[in-house]
Amino acid sequence: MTGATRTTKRVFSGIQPSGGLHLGNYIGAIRNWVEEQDRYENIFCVVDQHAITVDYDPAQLRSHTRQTVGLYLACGLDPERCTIFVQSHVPEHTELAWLLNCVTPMGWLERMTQFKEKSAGGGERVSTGLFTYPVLMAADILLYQADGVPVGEDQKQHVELARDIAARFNRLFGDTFTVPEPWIRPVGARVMGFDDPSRKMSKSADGQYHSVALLDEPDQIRRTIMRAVTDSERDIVFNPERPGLFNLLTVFQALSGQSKQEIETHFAGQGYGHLKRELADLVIAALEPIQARYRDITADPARIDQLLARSVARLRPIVDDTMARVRVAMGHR
Ligand code: ATP
Ligand code: LTN
Repeated sequence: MTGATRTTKRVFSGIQPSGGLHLGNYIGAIRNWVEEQDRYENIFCVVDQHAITVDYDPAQLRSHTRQTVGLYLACGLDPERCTIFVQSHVPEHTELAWLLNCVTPMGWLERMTQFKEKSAGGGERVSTGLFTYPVLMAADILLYQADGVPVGEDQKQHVELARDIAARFNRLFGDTFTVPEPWIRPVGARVMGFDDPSRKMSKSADGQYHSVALLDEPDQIRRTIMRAVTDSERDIVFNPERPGLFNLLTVFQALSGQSKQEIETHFAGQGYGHLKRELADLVIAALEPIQARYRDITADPARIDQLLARSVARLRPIVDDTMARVRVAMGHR
């Protein structure tokens, strides 16, 4: 069944287990999935095959994959309302990626800004997988005939590419895929590094004070936020031209739910130290229940294994239906 004939929209999104999840992943992605889980049919993936496109350690990948599943649950995704699974447990993702590789012009991939950034200066360490990464991502989305893909700003170009690939496939081989849309929230779609507000907060960036990880201890969270790079001005206002301050205020806005106006009034006449202390308290309070649930969930490792096995079984009919149609459309059956 494609999107045109469904009454409830289907959502698909994913996160790479390339390190510990951080506040950007939470505010830009997971929190929005949790808030809207009642409205849609939800499929959330831990994309472990995307995480091997750059240098990595297999033992760490294994442990980050489980940690990411645990954090999805701890952040509030409910396995009754969401299907949570690991990409490599469904081999059709890579099968479909190959087929889509053959309908994707190379020029489309050469334009991807994430590839340009991640490959710069990498020489022979730049794998072919890093180049075709967006095609695997398109396969993830199109395999499930997703209507909406809730992501942070940095993934907009990749979701648009998935749209273009779906449309091209449908034109060449007949109507097969739902053409998906990126869903990006106006606030918090691009959280910046606390140590350098010109860089997106990222799992793979170095620097002790770059990000706040969801599992960081309160002391570490406070240290990172207190050291956050700002500027030498004084007044506390939302001004994108003061990126360090703007980032702190954006995180405050996302976690407090207050309006820009309320926040500016609240901090009127106060200094950066005061803002940072209140922000640290807010972040610690937001993460505390997540960390407590995470400890609880991971106390029983079998629970995650059972959930993952059940998810694969639940997804099977959708996967089989899409792949049967693709194989016929492309002439393999
Ligand atoms: P890596 O550093 O390994 O590339 P990442 O930290 O950029 O990882 P992803 O796994 O690529 O994280 O992203 C998962 C989700 O989180 C995506 O929807 C992405 O748009 C969102 N996201 C990632 N970083 C941020 C950020 N700094 N601000 C807002 N959203 C973000
Ligand atoms: N490329 C994404 C992760 C990702 C994804 C997806 C997101 C892989 N497949 C499908 C949404 C839908 C990233 O955040 N780096």
